[in-house]
Amino acid sequence: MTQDNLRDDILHHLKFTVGKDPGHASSYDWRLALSFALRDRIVEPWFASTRKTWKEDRKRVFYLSMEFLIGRIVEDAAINLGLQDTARAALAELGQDFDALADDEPDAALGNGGLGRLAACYMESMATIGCPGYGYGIRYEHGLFRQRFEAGRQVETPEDWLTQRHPWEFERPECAYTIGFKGDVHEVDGRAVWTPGETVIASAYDMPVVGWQGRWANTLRLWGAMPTTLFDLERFNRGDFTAAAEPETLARTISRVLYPDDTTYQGKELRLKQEYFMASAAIQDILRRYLESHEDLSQLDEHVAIQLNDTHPALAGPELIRLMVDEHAMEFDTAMRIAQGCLGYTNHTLLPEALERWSTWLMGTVLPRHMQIIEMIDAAHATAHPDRPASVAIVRGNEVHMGELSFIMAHKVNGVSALHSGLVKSTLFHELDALHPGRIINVTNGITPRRWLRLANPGLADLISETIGEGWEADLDRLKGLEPHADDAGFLDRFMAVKRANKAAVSNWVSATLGVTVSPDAMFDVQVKRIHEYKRQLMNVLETIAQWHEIKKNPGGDFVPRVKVFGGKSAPGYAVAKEIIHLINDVARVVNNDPEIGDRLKVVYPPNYNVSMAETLIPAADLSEQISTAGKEASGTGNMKLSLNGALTIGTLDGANVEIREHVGAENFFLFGMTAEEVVQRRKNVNHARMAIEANDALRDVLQLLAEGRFSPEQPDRYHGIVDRMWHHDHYLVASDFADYQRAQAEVDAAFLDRDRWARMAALNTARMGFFSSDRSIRDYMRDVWGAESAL
Ligand code: F58
Repeated sequence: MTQDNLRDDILHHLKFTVGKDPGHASSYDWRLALSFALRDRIVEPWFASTRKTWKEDRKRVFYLSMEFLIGRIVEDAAINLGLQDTARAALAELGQDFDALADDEPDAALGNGGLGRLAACYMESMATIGCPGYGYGIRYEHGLFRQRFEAGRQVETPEDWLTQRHPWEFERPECAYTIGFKGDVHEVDGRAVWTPGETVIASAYDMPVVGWQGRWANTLRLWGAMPTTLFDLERFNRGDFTAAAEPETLARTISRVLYPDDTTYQGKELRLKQEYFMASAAIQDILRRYLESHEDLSQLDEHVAIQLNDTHPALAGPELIRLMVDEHAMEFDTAMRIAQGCLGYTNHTLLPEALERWSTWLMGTVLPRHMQIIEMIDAAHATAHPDRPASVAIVRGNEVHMGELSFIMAHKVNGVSALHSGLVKSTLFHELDALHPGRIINVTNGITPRRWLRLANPGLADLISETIGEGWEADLDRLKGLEPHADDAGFLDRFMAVKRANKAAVSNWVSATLGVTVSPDAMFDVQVKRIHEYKRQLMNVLETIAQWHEIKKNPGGDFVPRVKVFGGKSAPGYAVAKEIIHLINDVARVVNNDPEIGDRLKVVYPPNYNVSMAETLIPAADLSEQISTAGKEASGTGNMKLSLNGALTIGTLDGANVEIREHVGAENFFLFGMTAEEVVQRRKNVNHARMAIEANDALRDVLQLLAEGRFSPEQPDRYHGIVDRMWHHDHYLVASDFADYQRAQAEVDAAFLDRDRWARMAALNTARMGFFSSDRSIRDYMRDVWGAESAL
């Protein structure tokens, strides 16, 4: 596709799709025109992919997820189409700057964190590999909230990406399904008939997802909720306009906003409705599609694989059974066997507070027929396993346990890293594993190298291509070819020059947006992720205070200059996480304004961390903080992005850190902390925190400074809660791991001083991260879970 064609198409769309004259077009208009021109070029491969899948009657994969954390789309699409340079040149001819337009795009933030971003990486990898697939999710009008800091405190404001036109979607009003809630179930001629008391319409919006080099494209189908009756005409005629609009308001609430809670589960009715809304629309769509080319549903499992991204879409199981039994007159046992053949379930957490449970009362009220079916599934499982322990029942203690439901309904259950899958087997689903040996497997998470290296770090991507040739983006194991160059001083210089340039760009941005000056020669020490106690941002900030205190005690001393970079949001109702955010901001204020400290220590915490900010910060990182309490972080994926971009990890043996360390080499990884087993043992000692604090002068001093209000002079008792919890309720063992963390940080300093050694270690990280491409993860799923093959 030539530059002239693209330029003409951009102009055409500006005029006829956007309706603007080039002389009066804003950058928003130009971006829309560019998006439409790029989208045009996806449509052909998209149609061709769909046709091929149909013609060859391929097995299709349906990835069900309540979250798709996509980020920006324009540049990603341009890169995968191989049109980035062409677009840049075409726009330049039109007096427009590609990067500025791309930068102006709002993130599609339809997810909270790792789970949602994983779904987005997997969609891109399925398209790259040519795995015939569809993503199903919700078209939230408001994605994850925007974060601001007011006097250091997190303040949330609604996100409103859809107030702008969304040029990547195709609205499909003809593709709509009725979704029922509530009502009651009667028996008619021995068959159950559910008469819902409320209904809404799920209406489809399709986004094409194009893979690397535009060879294949799949569909991400997001559902928007619509009312079945637009408004109540009778009330309208009576002049009661607000009440007349009620049905519409009620229905639209379902796809209005993403739940911003990233770990604690709350049994809210609206959330249950959202989950069923998505699951039902997806299953109805899957069956409609299948029956277009097959006689009946008896062989569904040979042609359809349905993956549950955690338990949030788990009602897809009972819904599938309901439709097969109630609408297609299938025997329950047959329906169960077919559903199991289709379904796979991925677990993303062991944290008990995150495991979904619904009260049987709520489930029975909102979904009366599904409650019956869930009881049938449970009873059938009990009959098939007469000696099953009571603890594996789906319905127990007046609650429906979605983990057990998902496990029992799936033919494969997987964890997301080797360590996590082992723990899923030995703890969470220990008894179910004994009843169903071989069902639990591991699929270690991955990240797409197109977005997380080619797009985010073009300097490094170009250096890699010059060094080992083109094409590594779709065959990331080829990065191994960089290994011999880790002993080549010339290569390492260029590698570090790229890092230096990325850091300089971040310094400029930090200075412009936060008014803090940071030296690009300092070590950029980065912890970016959702704020949670188990991720232990608190340990990092306490260590920061200890470092500040060290410099204060020894102002003439030599210290390796560091910039501590934090990024991340707290769930709005998570008070402890919000205190940690406040503390980081308070520490930043004190440290950054302390003339005695200078460039030796800075703390920056840019607000509203999101996918786009990750793309900026990650390529500039020297050090990656992956410091969760062992056994708590299921995998992590930021850890992979950072290491791939040449940051060294300081980390615990948790989640995928274990495998990252195995791949990059123990000598290129700063390990510290207790293992998952040691954590369990240590907690048995009720005095673990006090003992650790009393044995560590630096930590005691830090807690003393906090208690005195050294970082909150306007409110000296502000951090008494944190100090008290450190001494008495240190559930995540910050105190017990602190000394070893400090020891590892000192090793990091020493390594950073040896520039050549550091450069070599960083380059070897990049060279050895090929395994963590999400293409590998998707191939694992295709082989071990889905039984699907590439159509390319
Ligand atoms: C994350 N989970 C894990 N949940 O914490 C992380 O270790 C893993 O790498 C990632 O999944 C991908 O496997 C996560 O992000 C959520 O955000 C949920 C959103 C909805 C409510 C419950 C948590």
